[in-house]
Parts: sequence; structure tokens; C-alpha cells
Amino acid sequence: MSIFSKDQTKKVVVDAKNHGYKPDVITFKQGKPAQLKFIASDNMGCMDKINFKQLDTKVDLDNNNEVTVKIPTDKPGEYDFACSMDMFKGKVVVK
Ligand SMILES: [Cu+2]
Repeated sequence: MSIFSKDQTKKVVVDAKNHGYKPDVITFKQGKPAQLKFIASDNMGCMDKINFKQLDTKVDLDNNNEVTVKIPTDKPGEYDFACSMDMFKGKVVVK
């Protein structure tokens, strides 16, 4: 699901379920503001934390219903994210 707000920010909602992220590949346009919104679920296990390696960003979904992560779109790139055990993975593509 994509949501565009007034300032043209593209927001993509990512379901963080027990067995992976939906969607697990998210594409944004270079130069347009971009955000990911993670929705937590019950019984998250190791998915209660998300690690964006290249962005040096860690997200804590524990006790939260949703967390928003800003994605830099100033240049093209790929940013991986994964659960705290590096089992479940997703990818953000800026192009
Ligand atoms: Cu895991």
C-alpha cells in the first residue's frame, strides 16, 4: 500500500509479521521524499527489531503499533533491512 501526503512524500506500509516482511522489496523514486511505515504484529520474536545496515539505523517495534523510517532518496541506492537475527530480509531500492 502506498500513501502520498501533501508534500509528495511516498509512504509505503510494510507488514512485519512473524515470517517476513510484506512487501519485502520497496522501490522509491530518487529525489522524492520517502518513508516506510512498519506495522508490528503480536508475538514478534526476533522481528521486534529491524536493522538497516547501510543506513546505520535500528528500529524497535517492541510495544509499538507502527514505526516510520525515513529513507534518503538524494541518490540512487539499495538499502537492506533485516530482523535482529538476520533471518528475514527486505530491501529498499531508490532509483
Ligand atoms: Cu529473525
